[in-house]
Formats: sequence, C-alpha cells, structure tokens
Amino acid sequence: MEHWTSCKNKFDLSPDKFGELRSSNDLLTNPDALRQRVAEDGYLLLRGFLDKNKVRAARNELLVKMERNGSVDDDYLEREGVDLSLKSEVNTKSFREGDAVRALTQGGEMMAFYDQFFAEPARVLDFIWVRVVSIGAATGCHFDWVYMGRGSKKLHTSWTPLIDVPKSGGALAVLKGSHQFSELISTYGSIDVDDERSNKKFGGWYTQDPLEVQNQFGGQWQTTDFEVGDLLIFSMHTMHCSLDNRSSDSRIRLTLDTRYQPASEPADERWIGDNPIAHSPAAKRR
Ligand SMILES: O=C(O)CCC(=O)C(=O)O
Repeated sequence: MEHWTSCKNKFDLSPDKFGELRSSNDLLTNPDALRQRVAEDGYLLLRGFLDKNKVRAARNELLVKMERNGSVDDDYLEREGVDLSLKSEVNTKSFREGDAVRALTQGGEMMAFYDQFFAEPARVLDFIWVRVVSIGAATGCHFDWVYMGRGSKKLHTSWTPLIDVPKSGGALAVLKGSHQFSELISTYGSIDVDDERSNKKFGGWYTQDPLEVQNQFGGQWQTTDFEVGDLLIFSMHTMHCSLDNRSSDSRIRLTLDTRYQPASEPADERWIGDNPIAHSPAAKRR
C-alpha cells in the first residue's frame, strides 16, 4: 500500500488527515477572494500561473551551475532536457544570484501578483532560498515566521517548483487549519530562531513528525503532484514540511522559496540588501 513520509515519518492517510491542495485559479481575477481564501485555507495553489519558459530558464541556469560544481554530470543535464551549449552562456554568480532565478522571483507575474494581492506595491525579500534536495532528504514541520518574523506580518512565501515535483519527488505539504492554531502560534510560532531569549527549545523546526503536530492540534495535511508553472503561496503561520524525495528516477528536487510583503511595511533586516546577513552572528540577539 502507498505511504508518504516526511523525515522518514509516515503520514496518516485517512481522508480527514491527508488530502489534495485545492486550486484557487478560479479566483485569480478577484484579489478580495484570494485574500479571503488565504484567510480560510492558509495557502493558495495557482496551477500553471508562472511562465513555463521562465521557470525552465531558472532550472537550466541552476543545473548548469550544479554541473560546474560537480554535483551532476552532462548525462544528468541531458536527461533533464538542458541543452549543453548553455554551459558557456550561464553566468558564474551564486545559485541565488542567477539572472534567470531572479527574473522569475523578483519580477514578472510574481511581483504583479503580489501588487494585486496586497492592493499596494509589493517588495520581495532579496534573499532567495534555492532548494537542491537529494534523494532521501526532506524539510521538517515549521512556521516560516520563526525564521523571518522581524518585519511585516503580511509577509507571504512563494514556493516555486523548477521541475515537476510529484509527491514521490519531495512535494511540499501544508497543514490546512494550522494558521488558526492560536496556542501554537503564541508559543512556538512566536519565537525567533536567532534570538536566544525566545528560542530556548526549538532549532527552527517544530518537529520532524507530521503526526505529532496533527495529533496535538488537528488539521489536514494537504499536498499534490506539482508541475512546472505551478505556484504555492502561504502565510507565515501556515505549518508546512516536505515529503521525502523518493524519486524513482533519482531526480534531485529543485525548488525556490521567496518572500513578499507590502513595500510600505518594515522588512526583516536579515534577508534584505545586496549581501543579506541571514543567520550570521550579526543577526543574533541575546
Ligand atoms: O522546499 C522545502 O523543502 C522547504 C521550503 C520551505 O520551508 C518554505 O518554502 O518555507
């Protein structure tokens, strides 16, 4: 029988505990309805929303850089459909500073979406999280607020697959209902991982076991088979994790996560500027 795991821990696949993410494409022309849907579900799934050519350009850029640093070879690039002549064209900047990765996440449909969603000009946090997830790896259950909660409370995450990411390839899962777990939000959900005063117990993840949080607070884990062009958006207090990458054809999971907020609101100083301080000593609070 099929089973899904995160950090090797099984999900409960009963229909009330595990299901499919619902698409919000039908609401795309109605920002009020989109905001209402996030308030209800804690997330938005937009199928085929991003320009596939831009997504593929970002994928190609990343894979060529991975070939340069020796993590994949030419055969892998060819299997992924990357034209090897690109190897001489792709810039030498770091993964997160790539032109195509930036064009996808810091302009175009992405920014236009958030301008509409916030009903005012949006800004992106400059730091881009590039996930290169090998077989067997996964992300544990957490709220993003604990990593980036020093600025706007309206901050939202975009999770962008650069290749098709089916459940078996390490898809992201969100715990529907978790953005209303007030007790969890006022405890774990209010810490700052870089602040020793608030972060005494947690490394950042709440747990590696999706059942632990579900048994304590309820909710339904939802995920899907993601395709290139899909976009998943969620709030800072929407619990999420990833499924283990168990790709049968040994595909490395390539995804980006990036963050957006109203430009008029303060931004978390760890993730902005040309050279964000991130979790370095400069970010620590005692
Ligand atoms: O892609 C992953 O494994 C983690 C992504 C994540 O935690 C996020 O987008 O906030």
